[in-house]
Amino acid sequence: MMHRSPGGPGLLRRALLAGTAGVLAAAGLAGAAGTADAASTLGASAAAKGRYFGTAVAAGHLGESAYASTLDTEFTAVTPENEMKWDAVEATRNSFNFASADQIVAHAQGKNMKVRGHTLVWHSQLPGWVGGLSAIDLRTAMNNHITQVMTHYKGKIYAWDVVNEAYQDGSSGARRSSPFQDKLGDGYIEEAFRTARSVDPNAKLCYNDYNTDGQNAKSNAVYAMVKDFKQRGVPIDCVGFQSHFNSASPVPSDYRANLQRFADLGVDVQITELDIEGSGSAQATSYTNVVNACLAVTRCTGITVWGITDKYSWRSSGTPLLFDGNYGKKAAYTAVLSALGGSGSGGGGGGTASCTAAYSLTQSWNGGFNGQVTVTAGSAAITGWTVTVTVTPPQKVSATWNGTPSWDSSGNVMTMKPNGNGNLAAGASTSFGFTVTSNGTTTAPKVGSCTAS
Ligand code: 9MR
Repeated sequence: MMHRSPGGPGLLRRALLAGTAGVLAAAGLAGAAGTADAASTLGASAAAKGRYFGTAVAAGHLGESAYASTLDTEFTAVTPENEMKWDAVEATRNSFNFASADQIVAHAQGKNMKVRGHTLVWHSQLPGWVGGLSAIDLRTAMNNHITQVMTHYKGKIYAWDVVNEAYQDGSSGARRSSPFQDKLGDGYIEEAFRTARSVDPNAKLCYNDYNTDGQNAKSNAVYAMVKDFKQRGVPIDCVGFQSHFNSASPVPSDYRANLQRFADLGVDVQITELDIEGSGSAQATSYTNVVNACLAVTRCTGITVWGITDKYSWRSSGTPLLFDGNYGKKAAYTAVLSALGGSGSGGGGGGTASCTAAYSLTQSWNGGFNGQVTVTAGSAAITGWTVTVTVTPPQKVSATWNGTPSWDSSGNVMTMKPNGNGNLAAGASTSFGFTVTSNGTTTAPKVGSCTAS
């Protein structure tokens, strides 16, 4: 058989089974969607996919009516942005102040939102007294901090970031220097997780970090730690991928694959602090790619953006969030909603269906090459696309992926249509690929124009 199609009865059956599971998951979660309207909000659309859609919240803004109403309408989970950090709750040793964090938790509980606890053990926002302790004392203080904070919120927290950002950036894969690392050594992370499990056995226990979103030295080091924990029975349930992106640190091309390899270790994965600097369709496309990556990984249980409105973002000038400073829905909002399968009117959409197709050579060898075509929707969301690829005889297309091909009688013109990747938000992209057997000719294939529906 010359043309290998990725379809077939096995795939169809798997798709049907997955569809059934999705419906069951949606039914189970419907009650948790707060005041969100069916599928016209981020939270409701995510719930229909069996996932939560959360945001970082600052207690100080809850009194602003547009802030609170956007939170309550769109989101099904919250993470206190700063209020549960060590310096906020235990500025003085063994004197705990939960007032601001309690405000957020009470608000969330009133709306049936999940709460992610952030964070118990972190080198930053750590009061000075912690760094001054001896090793023995520090160990006691760390375990006491975990115990007191988790006891206060027992039963109210869906998942805790037990340890945050314990690894260095760059190629070393080494642990980051901190009072915990420097005085207690590598074992402090394991100890923190064991203590956490003993305090609230029903909370999911996560390790959370940034620059671990793609496969690199840092994420490899975290991966090795999680694998070791799972093998030795150290309690860990989830890994958080912060996902702070900008032009210097874009959404990695292996984002989904990286989430999947962690999930394959037997932990949930969550996107915990998502924000993407930029604007317009470029920003919308990046957001779409992040949502699609999570949806493609069964154990990706939810997405949290790091704030509601650009005006309160920690990177405000980079306008990295889904709502502008006036709580207007950005193109990125529409893209996320559409990627989640929702529908609703918002900014950034409109126009008629259109798309573009761009070819690139991804690999070549003696005797053949792999090509990739990236399909990008225009200013409106599309539900399907068609692209032709013409090869030069005696070349033959010997394999394809991420598309459904058909051929003309000569076998030289391949018409590619989607294979589950036809729904694209405005400005969003997908790609399909193919292998060409050269038969002595290395001419690049000709890609025709893209037709959208
Ligand atoms: O958004 C938080 C900002 O308000 C604080 O000033 C800052 C202090 O470190 O922390 C920000 O949140 C961080 C999160 O807790 C951990 N990952 C990186 C986030 C952005 O800096």
